[in-house]
Amino acid sequence: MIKKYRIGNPIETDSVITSIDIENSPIPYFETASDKKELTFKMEKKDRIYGLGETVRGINKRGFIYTSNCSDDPIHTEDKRSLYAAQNFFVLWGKEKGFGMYVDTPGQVSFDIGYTDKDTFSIIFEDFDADIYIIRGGSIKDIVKQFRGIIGKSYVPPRWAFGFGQSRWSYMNEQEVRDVVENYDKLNIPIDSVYLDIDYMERYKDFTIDDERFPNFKAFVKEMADKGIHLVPIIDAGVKIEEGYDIYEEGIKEDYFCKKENGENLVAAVWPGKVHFPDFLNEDARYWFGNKYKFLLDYGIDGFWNDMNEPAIFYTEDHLKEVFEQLKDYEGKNLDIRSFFKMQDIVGGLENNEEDYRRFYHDYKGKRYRHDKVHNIFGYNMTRAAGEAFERLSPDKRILMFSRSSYIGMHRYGGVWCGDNKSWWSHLLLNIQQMPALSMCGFLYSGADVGGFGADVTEDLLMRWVEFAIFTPLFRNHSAEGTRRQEFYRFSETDSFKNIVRLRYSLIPYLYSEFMKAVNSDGMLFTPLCFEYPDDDMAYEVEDQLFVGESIMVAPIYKQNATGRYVYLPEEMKLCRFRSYDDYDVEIIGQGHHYIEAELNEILVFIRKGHALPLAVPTDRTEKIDYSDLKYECFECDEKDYELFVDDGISR
Ligand code: MIG
Repeated sequence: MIKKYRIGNPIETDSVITSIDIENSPIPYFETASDKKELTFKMEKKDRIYGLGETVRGINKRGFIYTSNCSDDPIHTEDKRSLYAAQNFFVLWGKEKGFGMYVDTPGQVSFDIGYTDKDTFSIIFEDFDADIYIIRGGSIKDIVKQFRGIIGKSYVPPRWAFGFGQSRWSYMNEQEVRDVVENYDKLNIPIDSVYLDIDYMERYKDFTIDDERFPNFKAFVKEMADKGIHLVPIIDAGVKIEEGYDIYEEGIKEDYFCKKENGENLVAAVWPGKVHFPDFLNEDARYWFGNKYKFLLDYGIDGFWNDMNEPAIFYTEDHLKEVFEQLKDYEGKNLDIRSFFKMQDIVGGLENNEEDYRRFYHDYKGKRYRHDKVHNIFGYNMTRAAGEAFERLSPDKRILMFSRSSYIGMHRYGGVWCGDNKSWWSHLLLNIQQMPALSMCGFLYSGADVGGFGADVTEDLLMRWVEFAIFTPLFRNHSAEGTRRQEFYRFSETDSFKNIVRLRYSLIPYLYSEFMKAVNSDGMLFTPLCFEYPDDDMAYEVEDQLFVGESIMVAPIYKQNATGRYVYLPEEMKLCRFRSYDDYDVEIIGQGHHYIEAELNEILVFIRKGHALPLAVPTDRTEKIDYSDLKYECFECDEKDYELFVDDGISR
């Protein structure tokens, strides 16, 4: 049962697509003090809070404050309140009460879940305007399902997007890309896609190709396609200001860029130097920008990733002027500790400055809004522009799309990747813990940069990471320019990497099937233990094991030098300790706590009672998977008990 309440005069986000009447009664559970823009709730000892999508910290969000304020912040340490996403849905589940809540507001909102006061949950609004949905149900899963029922079905990528993708910010030309594919093929490590980061563009201009690095792009796309490889280019939110550049000129002519208060186009800077931001909130601008993807579709491209759409801003022209002005005061001075830090702040504050988000406006649904009021739906609408365009431009064929910034509603148009993580063991755990919250909010096609984006990876971290990532729909090894290169073929145990990635391809029929079932039934792909075993107190304590689909539980190893780990089983299960598709041992493990060994190349998969896991013969490309030759690992059932979802993997 879902009820809708309204606070103030909220700005419509188009995230909920079912129309629900607004209640006249006050919002249940929460109290409001008349002088505060807050809703508060007294938590009981056993109240747990799940959801909020892509945020820092564990699966139970209690014990910290999270702010929905889409941010380009590459340091995802546990003190960070905001990452790239704003996904304001959570479920509070306790002994007495249990309900779901969706706070629909495109502006800033904080979820103080026992941060200011250990037992108080406060939702703190910058503007006290929001649509609030309260969802009651018999279980956490039931609440999630009802919520998903009002926000529309999740985005479905082509099936090849379940294959492995290799990425790196700094593949500088076609030869480098060719080499990547050759190296993978030589070692029989499967691969379906190579990502093109900003260097494929001509001076970082969207919808251009650098013709020195990629002299015959059409032929190159075809050469790769003939090998079964999809190239997936990046698209950035900022449009370079440059006379003669068609996107720039059209945007100016049609007035599609975001404006300052005085009516001039905002000048910000990102990769290409000075840019304008298309006003993705404006329907016409969205239509126009969406059509631009055709430039690449016409080359045979069938997948994209949308970056920098929080939007990230290196500086705005106006702010930069102010900073140069302010710096004059420091020139020739003997800087002491205070004045030095102050000066550093002035310069350091250039990037992603909150003030800059108050310098420009949107034309949204016939009204003008200052950016900060609608900040959290900017990236969503960029991806919506693409998603809506793909329906027109590619009506028969699915196109891969995922975005860095997101808001609920965007899950209908694309998936997400979790941005610029690091090659840290703690970020492997973060990846594990983010997945269920993303599932709850409808972002089923998602994953993190495998191996870590920033910092230098080590072989053992990369291997452990891959051992988890073979279960995430988006399975992409990506890293930053300047860091250690981390393609699997650069390490010593390439046989283990090969076996693990090939196991992924064996799992694709299952993963795709479970993914599609989650889409069609508004279900989750990654589920915490307590969602499945709500009466088992211990299940609530487990934050590093997940159910993936209906049949299996994974217990990834995310600690350096570990050769095993403690695992909690809510009931008896069948352990498969995989080294490869045909090399694994099997053991029945009883309910309770166990220390389970797993060498560096071993993966722990537990099959639930009465469930089966289909496995395909490994191949090097997703499209070569032979669905007629599946074997089943079953625990107290047989293969007929598993309902395999099969389709052509490409039509809409
Ligand atoms: O500020 O395009 O998150 O995946 O490699 C860096 C370069 C801009 C950020 C993305 C990352 C990508 C990088 N981009």
